[in-house]
Amino acid sequence: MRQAVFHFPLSLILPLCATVLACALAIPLTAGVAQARECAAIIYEHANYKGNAQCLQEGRYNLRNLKIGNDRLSSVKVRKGNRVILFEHENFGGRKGVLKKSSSYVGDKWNDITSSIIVE
Ligand SMILES: [Ca+2]
Repeated sequence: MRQAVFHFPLSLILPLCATVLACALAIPLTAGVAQARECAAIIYEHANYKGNAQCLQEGRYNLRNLKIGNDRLSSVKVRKGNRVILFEHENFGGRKGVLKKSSSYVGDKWNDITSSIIVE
């Protein structure tokens, strides 16, 4: 008995694979862009936007709300039109520094000292 063999033409497989691959790549990329747009600011544990990160909306973030931890912040992305105010201590105390744009390194003066943040 001859077995029926289903021949799927190669000319159909290649565009199909390309489409699936394109979608598989596009979904996480689109999600990433959408997420970045939703953040008024993103704070990072290390310089050059590396290490643990946290997406912040406009608002007040006291020590317990900082997921990257106390005295950890080293770089910040600031969305155009927003600004980020860093505080040395919790409860928005101590030295205060204003960032009007992204900073791949907040500088020796501000590295690893932030304990609370306001995003405006
Ligand atoms: Ca501190």
